[in-house]
Amino acid sequence: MKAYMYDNLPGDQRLPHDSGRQVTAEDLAGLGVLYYRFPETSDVDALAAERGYRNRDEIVVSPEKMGDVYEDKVKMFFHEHLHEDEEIRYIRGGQGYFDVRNKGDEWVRIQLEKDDLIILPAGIFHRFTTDESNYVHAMRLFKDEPKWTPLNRAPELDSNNFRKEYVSQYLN
Ligand code: KMT
Ligand code: NI
Repeated sequence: MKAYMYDNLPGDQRLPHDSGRQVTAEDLAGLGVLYYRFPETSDVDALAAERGYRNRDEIVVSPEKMGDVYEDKVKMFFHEHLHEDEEIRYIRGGQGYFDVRNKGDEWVRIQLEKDDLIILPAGIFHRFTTDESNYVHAMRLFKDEPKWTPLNRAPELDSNNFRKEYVSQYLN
């Protein structure tokens, strides 16, 4: 895991966009974003049990796996959104970037690789992209039914209860 401020320069979303300003795991925790390095699947099992995550699936995001829809999917994942539940991703192979908004509403880019697990809290604005390798293999953890409906950023989300809870807990 490596985290840094996104440079906001034009160019493909899959480029590093590293401004050179580092962000620490502690900074991420201050936004409610938790990071773990889990070399063993049993570490993931323990975390899942502890948090009541009984279900999981795996997704490969790559042109080989997705064919023609790959570019559309990658653009979709990169739309700024939130969820009304945690988003937990465990990287099994390849790399990818999660971008999250910080307290100043700036993008923080989190580079994840194999064995990295991330928990994004409900209500945080974020987006995802593959990198230049165009390959990531991830495990997605969920409680009962997957609740992955993205709510795209819009002014009316200010009155969403999950957003309000996130803002009051982390951004004030
Ligand atoms: C998401 O919710 O953005 C994804 O599942 C992206 C692929 S998993 C790294
Ligand atoms: Ni998401």
